[in-house]
Amino acid sequence: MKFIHTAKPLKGELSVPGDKSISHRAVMFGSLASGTTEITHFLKGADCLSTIRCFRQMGVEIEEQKDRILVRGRGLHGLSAPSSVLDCGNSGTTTRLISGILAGQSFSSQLTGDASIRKRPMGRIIRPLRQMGASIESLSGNDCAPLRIEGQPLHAISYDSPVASAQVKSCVLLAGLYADGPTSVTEPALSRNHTELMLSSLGAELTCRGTTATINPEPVLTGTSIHVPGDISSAAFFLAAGLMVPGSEILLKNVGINPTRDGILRVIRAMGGSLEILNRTNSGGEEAADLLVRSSSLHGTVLEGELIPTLIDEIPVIAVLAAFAEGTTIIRNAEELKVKESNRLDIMVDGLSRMGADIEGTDDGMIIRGGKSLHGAVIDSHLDHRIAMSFAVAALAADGETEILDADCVNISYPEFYRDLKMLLI
Ligand code: SPQ
Repeated sequence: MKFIHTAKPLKGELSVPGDKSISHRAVMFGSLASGTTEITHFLKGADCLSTIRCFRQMGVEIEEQKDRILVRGRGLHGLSAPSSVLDCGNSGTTTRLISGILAGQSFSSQLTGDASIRKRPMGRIIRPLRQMGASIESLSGNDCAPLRIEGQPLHAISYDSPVASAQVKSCVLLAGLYADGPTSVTEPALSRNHTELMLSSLGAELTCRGTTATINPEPVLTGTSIHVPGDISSAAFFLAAGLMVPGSEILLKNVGINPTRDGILRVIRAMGGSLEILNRTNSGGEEAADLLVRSSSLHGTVLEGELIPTLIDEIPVIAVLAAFAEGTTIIRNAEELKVKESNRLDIMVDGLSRMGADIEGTDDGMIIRGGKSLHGAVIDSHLDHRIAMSFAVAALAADGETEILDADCVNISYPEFYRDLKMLLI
């Protein structure tokens, strides 16, 4: 548990940890490449460590040094059968992406994870993988993990995904590496494209047109150096804190601003927040920049449609910003939040109501009538890292003390979160 109080202004500079989505993919794709992949600014959070453990279990040598990770790739067909069940921990990304890879191997495997993972929907990957001829089964018969996968030769498909999900898209594209022709995935709106960018930079033949990505099978992937930018989903908590706590000014260094992930920046501007984007760079197709925020008076906005996949993990902290803004914020088309590490819609509505906000849940989002003064409360994180950090930020601008239960779950994506927060408060 953690106690957080009303904050003095937050001031200073911060480098947030490496991007979680990119860190996972660097280990996975580096394992399938030939030669060594060197990863710098890798996120050593629990989720990415689960990915490392799974690939080690399949014979990949992965060296963790102080400032870098070295993945000695084994090539597309070089993985070996794991001697025991692969444990994906709390990580949806590990579970869904690895399933696409395992479907095309010449061995059988089983995957599982923690209580949250064993409730998250896997039917969304089971269905397209079966269309490709994969043998994949939910062992509890509820379309959730544990999963058993008997690897075999796969057929190419053109898949129309019903959800804008980078995990579904990536799973199918990875299975497509082992298919008998080009495999396509079309999404209703574009989700994060780190898989497409990184596989291309390792040598895969991949084309992207609109919301369709197509991959050719059996590429020769070659190991490379990958510098992981700071995670915009982690930066989001400090962007919000800097905007909300009067007198604050925070410079966040080298944050990934890939246009498929930068929705929060657009929302901050739409809410009237002071945000400067400085020193833009590009590495392996991934854009990054320094972000400077100053405390601002914010007003309500509308989040919906194609914007939603570009900020899906930031919606909890955007709800916090909306509670402190003047006027009404409406969030629509965000039903995916119900099937994350927790039901993030219900939990944000419940927690912000406890703190005194005027907030109402809807079928696919929420309506927040901002501008009420919030007070401290006891908040159950439900072991969801983004919930714990969102309420830690809300607590900074609320009156009195907030107690966050199971606050250590931030280890999933941001082990040093409370240390970094403390540093900016001094
Ligand atoms: O990996 P996991 O547990 O699914 O993590 C989350 C998060 O908040 O950290 C979601 F709960 O991020 C997902 C994100 O929501 C990471 C991700 C990826 O790396 O491909 C894609 C998004 O999920 P989805 O279902 O929209 O593809």
